[in-house]
Amino acid sequence: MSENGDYIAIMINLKKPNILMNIEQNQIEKHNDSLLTSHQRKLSFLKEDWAHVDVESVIQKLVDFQIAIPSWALGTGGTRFGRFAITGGEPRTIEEKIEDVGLLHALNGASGAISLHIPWDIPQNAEALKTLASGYGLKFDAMNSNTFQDQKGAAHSYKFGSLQNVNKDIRKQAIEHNIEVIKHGIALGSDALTVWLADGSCFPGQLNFRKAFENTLESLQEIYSALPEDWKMFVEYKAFEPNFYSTTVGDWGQSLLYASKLGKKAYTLVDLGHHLPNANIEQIVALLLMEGKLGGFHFNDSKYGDDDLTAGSIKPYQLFLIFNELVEGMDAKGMNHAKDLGWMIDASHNVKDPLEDLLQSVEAIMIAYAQALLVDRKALNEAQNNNDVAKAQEILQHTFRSDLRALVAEARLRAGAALSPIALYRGLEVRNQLVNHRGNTVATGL
Ligand code: LRH
Ligand code: MN
Repeated sequence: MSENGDYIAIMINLKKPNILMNIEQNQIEKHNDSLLTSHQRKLSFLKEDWAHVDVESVIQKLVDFQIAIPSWALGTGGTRFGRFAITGGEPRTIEEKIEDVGLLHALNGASGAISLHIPWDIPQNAEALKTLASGYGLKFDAMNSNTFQDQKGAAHSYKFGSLQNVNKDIRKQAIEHNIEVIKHGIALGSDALTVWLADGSCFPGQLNFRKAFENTLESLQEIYSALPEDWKMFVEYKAFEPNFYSTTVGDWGQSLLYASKLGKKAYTLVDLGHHLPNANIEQIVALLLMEGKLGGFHFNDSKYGDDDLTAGSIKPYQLFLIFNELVEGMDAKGMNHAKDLGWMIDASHNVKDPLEDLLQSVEAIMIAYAQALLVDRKALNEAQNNNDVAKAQEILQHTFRSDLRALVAEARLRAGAALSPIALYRGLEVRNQLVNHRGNTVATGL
């Protein structure tokens, strides 16, 4: 029982038999009631400031916008120097990972999908998992294969790469794994496969770059041919780590080359942390979108390398500029913002409660999207056509510097979620309840 005597429902929930842990609607309403007056005041000011814009359509777009949560980011991650578990209550099974994403979705109404990583999350009973997930209003997002770790009992090692490997049998093992992952995804109702390859080299001379590319392409083509008609393949690029001299899918150009040669179901995937320092990611996004080869995102933030920090925690202006290009580019192609690209977080939590960290990432992404939706595009195009550089910056920064949090909160309210997700998460002492229920557990995954 939390301080204010509230329970989060832990016992078997008769209304939702498969649901073990849930935040009840009446708890959310009680929370919202306590914040409603100040929220409505902020929202009315905002509507006044933006009376020249169709704020209602912006709020509806925010309600429709769903961000998938990675199953491997629900526990405390670590680095090679150490892993410092939080107080416990971390999910041990896929079922508990679905529960955790269900809790996030109940709190913010914007985390309506979970993305599984195989073999960290091999589904034993896909139908039961689909029922459990739909009970929380969740669907299964892109599936992730893993040929960057050797599995116990595996015939071959990926030490020198998987799809690039000079040894055909090792490439075959990796191809079969990806096809296995597609089968799991089909059973769960997913419709996309994300392939991130750690493949590359650590020293000059170690690898023939052309052969590595050709082996990787040939292998991806075999995986591509196993995709159902309505599926997508996301080719995720990364500049370095765990290889530190070359990476075989090392940047957006290489990923675009693979995706273009593979076919219309193949796209590039942009993980914000996978770029060399100071890369202009918003320009990369604009061009991939223009080419119709942008598949989706792994949102996070970083100061140095693939730090996998909370989205918007280090470079919020960059996140806004990326969404500015996304809204401009998607509208130019008449794309559906919520459905036509893959929106996902990929982060790792070393010092924060994973669920609080994920709530903060979703909030930062929703705010960046709201800001991009409110950019005065007509005025911006005019300023660009007049080479009025100062005016163009004024237009962008006016929106970036506007406090749009009440818009994002209103979208949550209309989705039946909490006005202040972290306040309710703490108010209900959800972490303590999870610890009471699960014990000092540590999650599987990264
Ligand atoms: C690689 C990566 C990839 C995942 C892994 C967990 O750095 O971003 O998307 O498979 O993290
Ligand atoms: Mn990633």
